[in-house]
Amino acid sequence: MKKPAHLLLFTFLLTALFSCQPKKSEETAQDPEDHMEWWREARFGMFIHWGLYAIPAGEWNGTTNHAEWIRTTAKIPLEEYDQFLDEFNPVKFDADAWVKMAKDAGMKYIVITSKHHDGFGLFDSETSDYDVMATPFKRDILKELSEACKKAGIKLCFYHSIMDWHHPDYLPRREWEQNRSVEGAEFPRYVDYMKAQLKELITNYGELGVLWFDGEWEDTWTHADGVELYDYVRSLQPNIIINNRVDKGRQGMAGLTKEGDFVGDFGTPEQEIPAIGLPGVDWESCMTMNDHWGYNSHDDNWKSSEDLIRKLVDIASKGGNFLLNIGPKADGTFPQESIERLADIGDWMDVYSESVYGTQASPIAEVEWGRITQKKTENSTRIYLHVFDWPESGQLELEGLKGRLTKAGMLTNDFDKFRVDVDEKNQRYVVNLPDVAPNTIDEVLWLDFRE
Ligand code: H79
Repeated sequence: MKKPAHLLLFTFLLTALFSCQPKKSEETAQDPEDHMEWWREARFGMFIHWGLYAIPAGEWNGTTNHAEWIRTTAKIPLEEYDQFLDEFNPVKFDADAWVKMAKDAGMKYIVITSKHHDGFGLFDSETSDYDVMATPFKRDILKELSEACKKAGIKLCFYHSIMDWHHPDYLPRREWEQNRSVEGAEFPRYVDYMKAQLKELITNYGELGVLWFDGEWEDTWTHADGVELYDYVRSLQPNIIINNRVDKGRQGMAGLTKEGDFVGDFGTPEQEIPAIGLPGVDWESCMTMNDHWGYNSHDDNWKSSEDLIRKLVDIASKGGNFLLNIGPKADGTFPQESIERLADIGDWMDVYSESVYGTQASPIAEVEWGRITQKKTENSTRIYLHVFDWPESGQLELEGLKGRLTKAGMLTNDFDKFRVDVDEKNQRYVVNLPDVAPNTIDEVLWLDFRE
């Protein structure tokens, strides 16, 4: 069929593409005024859930569905749980090796449990005897990680639970705990203890990226407490980022912050990806690779590497960050399945990371063949087309992209050309693809538009 006169034909040769490689995201200018800037640029981080609960590895009296919640889900009396202190000796722990695995996967920050709900600290705290110094290991894990992160240029961040099943002043007790008296317990004293721990964490481990609170939902924790704690933490490190679980504003597991006067710098969807992003709202989906956060030796329901890579891209296409969890074993190593998935993600990121770092949500509605991210420079916008399902027609049809198309390319160099048919007047573009996808998980093409 004859093409209408306004339908121009653009052919882009690979040689031309090399001369217009995009600026690497690390080089893009950062606004020092905005404390969220590095976090938005990063898009991808590692969550680490590690503590005494790695020792039972999810199993208690024949039941195997536990993890970091084991003291509560298996109803373990405190004195019995505390015996894990004598067993915690992760002799294979190597902070540099952990940080390298995160970095090689393309992650820019690590959020590790300084203290989970069980109350056990992975660091040397003056305020408590319930920490790593009371174990045979006697090494400040967070100190070693902070040094490894500093060397590698990774931002270190702490997950710190507000709920605490160990401290005598924390209230309420679990409803099944018959023997732990509440007599003399004073919640404000617990809050002082938590603040003293946070001061140690913010003072002794170099500049932190994020404080990631959790366990804020019990009635003893109030909106006023949240606002106070937010201000306190920011007073200790003004540019620190704090999640919305410091306050009472999160909407269930969907995690975005309710309308109202709530503090917190970003929303925290847990084990889910919001159907659509929210323009102007920062959020981060945290997710496990299998079905548990802490190590569970029985859980083999691992997500595939393909699934994880596409989740990262899906989240970026909606304007969020991805915080992907590892539950290390009691010996200090990552589960082999996690190591393999991190390596696969890293292989993909080696080629395609610029379509993730520093990108924003897609400017157009979801497309059936994949996802779209975009990156804005001064007067142009680069649109990244993430092709999950290589179309049988060989064509991607795009509508509603604004501006004038000036350049196009592919992030692999396996193919020497593709073609974009442009109907600029109607803002309609047809990308004619090579026959075979260079990468079947997610091949990425880009289109540059000038205003
Ligand atoms: O650390 C991991 C889990 O141990 C922790 N968050 C991740 C990052 C976690 N704690 N609790 N849960 C997960 C599930 C708790 C869900 C509920 Fe609620 C708490 C249901 C009711 C109270 C919070 C408030 C979520 C919905 C309403």
